[in-house]
Amino acid sequence: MTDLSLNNSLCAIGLGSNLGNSRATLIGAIERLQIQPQIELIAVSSWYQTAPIGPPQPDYLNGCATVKTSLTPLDLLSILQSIETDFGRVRQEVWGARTLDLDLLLYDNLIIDLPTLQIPHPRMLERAFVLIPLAEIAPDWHEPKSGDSIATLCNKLECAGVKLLPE
Ligand code: PH2
Ligand code: MG
Ligand code: MG
Repeated sequence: MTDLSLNNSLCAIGLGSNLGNSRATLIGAIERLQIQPQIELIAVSSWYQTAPIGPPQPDYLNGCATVKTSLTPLDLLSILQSIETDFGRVRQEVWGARTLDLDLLLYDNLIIDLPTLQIPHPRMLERAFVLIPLAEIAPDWHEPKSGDSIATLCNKLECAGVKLLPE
């Protein structure tokens, strides 16, 4: 039997897609997280239609999930990358269109600065498409660099361009 008591670290993951059937892709990605033995899905936000940041490209669907895991940050990152690849992610232009983007946003209260992984995600504090969904499921989580809660950080942002997707 899987011992979920080992799943001790709480993590926040940002999900995004703006190519193909984005809603189906995001739901499929959540299902993939859910079936990992070392990952326990805690919460999933609503989906939002968001104006693209970066080069001209289609609107995104974005959302966030929280999970508990026994995986190290780098092992969790590599699972996220393999799910991106399985959904047809091709790495081209920086900030360009993609079928699936899974960003590791927060891992407990850790600050990690590796070439391959920065936690907290370096741009999350400027991005309403990250903070609005995250505030739905983890408003009281304190982002470790600023010390501010996600709800407080979210209230500081301009929210135009992030619209709740109708069911
Ligand atoms: N991701 C990017 C670049 N621009 N814009 C929106 N609205 N949503 C995203 O997820 C996004 C983006 C690179 O990760
Ligand atoms: Mg990414
Ligand atoms: Mg991203």
